[in-house]
Amino acid sequence: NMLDHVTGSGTGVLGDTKQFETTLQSGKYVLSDKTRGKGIETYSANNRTTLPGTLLSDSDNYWTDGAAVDAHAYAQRTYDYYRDVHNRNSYDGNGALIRSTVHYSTRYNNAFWNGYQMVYGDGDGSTFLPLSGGLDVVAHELTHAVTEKTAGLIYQNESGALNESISDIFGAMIDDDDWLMGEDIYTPGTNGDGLRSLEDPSEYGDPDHYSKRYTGSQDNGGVHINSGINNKAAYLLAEGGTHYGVNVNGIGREDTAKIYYHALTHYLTPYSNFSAMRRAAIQSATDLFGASSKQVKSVQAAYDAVGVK
Ligand code: ASN
Ligand code: ZN
Ligand code: CA
Repeated sequence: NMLDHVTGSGTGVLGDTKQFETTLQSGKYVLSDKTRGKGIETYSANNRTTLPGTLLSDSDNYWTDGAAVDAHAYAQRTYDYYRDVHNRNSYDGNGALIRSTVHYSTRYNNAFWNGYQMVYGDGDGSTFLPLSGGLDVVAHELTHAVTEKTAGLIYQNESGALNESISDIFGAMIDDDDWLMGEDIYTPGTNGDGLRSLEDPSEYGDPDHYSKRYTGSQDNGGVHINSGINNKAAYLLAEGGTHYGVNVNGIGREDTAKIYYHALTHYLTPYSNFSAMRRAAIQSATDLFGASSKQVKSVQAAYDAVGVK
């Protein structure tokens, strides 16, 4: 029932104070939000690898485990984004329980969606801080669940790169003050860097044009590499610019997000490649804004600019 819902507060990975929903259950507070869909729950693996681990609890509802606070608060923010902007109730569209586990393994420098839940390492403290401290990271991981339940893009080669790119695009839409991924939790000793850039993928060695795509077998056929091609197209669509001599008029983040969400949920399929992504985005812009809209023209120009026909 809703009567045991309580607003908790605490400090995140970066020391910032925030509020989030918790539940009072048998005399203690638990990191369980029963106000969104079928719930949002946050667990600790206590530096082991058994999942989901133990549901986090606290005696006074002031939470000092930064990794847990951020995993919980940022899952709530991502849920709210999909609900408020795309009218989607959780990752399956039917209120699915969103479960996260923090403190996975020891000094673990990654985060992932395992098909059932999100999982976050603490990082080693120099390469990474606890990974849930990045809103874009949390949004990226939860978007893998949305993709799995919708287009089902297979996680290798071009469909896998599109799967990764969709996660980066919505990561950047939800954590919307830059076009970098992971900047808040990556290399705490270095300012201004991140894991990937949608604005300029080449800054991190990733391709910004189809002619530069990786065709080897590492990284499931370059899923975190070739994502740069579609990331650059999405960036150009939102912000505009001239790339390899092709000019794109930016249409803004909002319309860009609408187009990619519509493409993901109506047109992309498990084996979609980059060319199918272009067609899906053009058809989505047509559905949403009309065949002769500026949005359709910009989608065409953005994919021309990255060499995808
Ligand atoms: N953090 C990575 C990702 O979400 C984990 C993975 O390789 N799947 O893409
Ligand atoms: Zn990913
Ligand atoms: Ca970011």
